[in-house]
Amino acid sequence: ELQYPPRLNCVVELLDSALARGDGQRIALRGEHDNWTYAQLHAQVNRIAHVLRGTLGLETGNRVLLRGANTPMMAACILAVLKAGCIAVPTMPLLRARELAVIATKAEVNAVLCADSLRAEVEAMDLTAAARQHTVYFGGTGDAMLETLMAGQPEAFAATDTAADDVCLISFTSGTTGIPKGTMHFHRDVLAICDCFPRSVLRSEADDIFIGTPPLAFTFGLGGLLLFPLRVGGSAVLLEKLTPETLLVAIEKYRATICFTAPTFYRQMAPLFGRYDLTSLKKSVSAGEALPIATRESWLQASGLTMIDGIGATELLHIFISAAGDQVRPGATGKPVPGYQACILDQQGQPVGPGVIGRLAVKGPTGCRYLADARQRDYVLNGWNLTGDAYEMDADGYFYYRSRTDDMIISAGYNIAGPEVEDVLLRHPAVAECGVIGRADEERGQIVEAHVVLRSGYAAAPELVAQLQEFVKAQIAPYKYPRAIRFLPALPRTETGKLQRFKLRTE
Ligand code: 3UK
Repeated sequence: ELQYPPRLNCVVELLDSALARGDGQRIALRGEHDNWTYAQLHAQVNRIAHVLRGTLGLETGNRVLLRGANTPMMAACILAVLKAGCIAVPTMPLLRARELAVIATKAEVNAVLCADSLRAEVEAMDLTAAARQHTVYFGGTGDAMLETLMAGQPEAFAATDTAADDVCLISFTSGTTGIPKGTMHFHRDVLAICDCFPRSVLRSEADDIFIGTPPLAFTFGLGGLLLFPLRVGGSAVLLEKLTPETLLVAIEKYRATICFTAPTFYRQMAPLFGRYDLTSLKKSVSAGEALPIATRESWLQASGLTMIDGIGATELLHIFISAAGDQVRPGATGKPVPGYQACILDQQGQPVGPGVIGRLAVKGPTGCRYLADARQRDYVLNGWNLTGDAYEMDADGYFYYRSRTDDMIISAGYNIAGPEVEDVLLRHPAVAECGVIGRADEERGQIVEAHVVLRSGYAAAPELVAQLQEFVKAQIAPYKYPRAIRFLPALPRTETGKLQRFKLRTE
C-alpha cells in the first residue's frame, strides 16, 4: 500500500528532497543546449514559481496551459506550475489553434506558458482576455520572455501547501477518435506512478540516464522522461526533434541506460542498431501501442535486450500492466503492476475466466476522473476503469492485448483482432509497417483489410498481394487473412505513435 501524507506537494518530494539528501550537484536534466544539475533545476523552478504567483498574480488552483518541445525549460515550467499550487495543462506540440482553444475552454485555463518556437498557434487561438494577459513565452530572444521575468527572482520558493488529493495535472487524451477528453490527476498520483512501475518492474536507479521520444505533454513521456528520473535521483535526456537515427545517436552520445518509445520506433531502430556503440543501454520500454511479437524479436536480436512492454493510459496516468526480464511472455503485455488489479469483463460487466476475450478493467492508486465529460459513467465503475481495450487472460494471470474494443473486426461471424494479423504481416520481409482494419462488406458484414508500407526494394504488385495473403493463411486461421490489401507510403499516426485506424477506414 502506498501511503502519502494528507498535505503534499509532489514537487517537494521530487526536487527539494534531492537537495536535502545532498544530490544538488548531480545532473538532473540534459538538453540539446544545456545540462542542469538538481540545484540549477530547483532554482529555475523556484524563479518560475515566483513569476507565476508574484508577477502574474496567479492563485492556487489556477490552470496553466503549457506548450513546448521536450527541453529542460519546458520541464521546469511544468514543475513550477505544480510547485506554485497551480494545475498544469500540457498540450501536444503539433496541436493547432483550433484544438488548443477546445482544450483551453474545457480546462478553463487562466494562463499560458509557451515555447517561443510554438507561439504562432497560441497567438492564433481563441483565449479569454485574462488568459491572454497571462501568456508568457520562453526560449526566444527579446525582453518580453519568461527568462527576463525570472531574472532577479529569488532562488528559494516555499512550495504552496496543497492536499495530496488536490488536482495538479489535467492531461488530455490523444483522441484517436478525434474528441480529446481531459483527465484530472492529484499530487499523490504523480508520486504513485513513480512508486509503482519504475520500482517493481523497471527497477530504475540513481545512476540511470533516461532517454526517449514521447512528449512531456503525453503522460508516457512526463513519467518516463521527467518524474521517474527525478524520483530516483537519476537524470533525463530531453530531445526536441527525434527520428530513429537521431535517437540512436543520442543514446550513444549521452550513454543513456533506459529508453522509452513506441513500437514503431523500435521497429525502425532495430536494423540500424549495429552502426552505433549502444553498450550503455540496459533497458527498453515500449508503450502506447501493442508490441507485436515480431518487433519484440527483431529488437532482441539487434540489441540483446528483452523489451519491457507496458500498457498505460492517460486516464491512469502511466503503466499498469507490464513485465520485465524472465517474467516476460512473448505476446502478453504482462501482469498487473504491483499496486494495480486487473480483470476481464463480459458485455454485462461480469468477470470472465482465462481464455475468454473481454473488456479490460483496471483499479489502482491512480484512476480516471474525467473533466466535465459524460463518459465518466461509461468508463468508471466503483473505482474500476474500463480502458476500451479487448484483452484476454491466461491461467497464470498474464494479460494479452487483442485490440481496442471498438476495433474488433467481425467478418462472416468470426471475431478477428487486427493486431494479430499485423503481427503476422510484419514477419514478411516486404513489410515495414502495416495496419489492419475491418472494411464494411455486404456479404460478410466486414472484411479484413490490410494497409501495408513496403520496405525499400519491394514494389506493389498483384503477385505480392497474393503472396502476403498466402503468408497469413499459412500462419493463422485462414479466415483471418486480409481479403483486401492496399499499399501506402506511410501510415497515419498520432504524435504519440498510435496508428489512426479511423483514418484507414475512411480512406
Ligand atoms: C493503448 C497499448 C497495447 C491501449 C500511455 C504508457 O498510451 C498511453 O496513453 P493513451 O491515453 O492511450 C491508451 C491506450 O493505448 N496502449 C498503450 N500501451 C499499450 N495497447 N499494448 C500496450 N503496451 O489501447 C490503451 O488503452 O494515449 C502509455 C504510459 C502512459 C500513457 N498515457
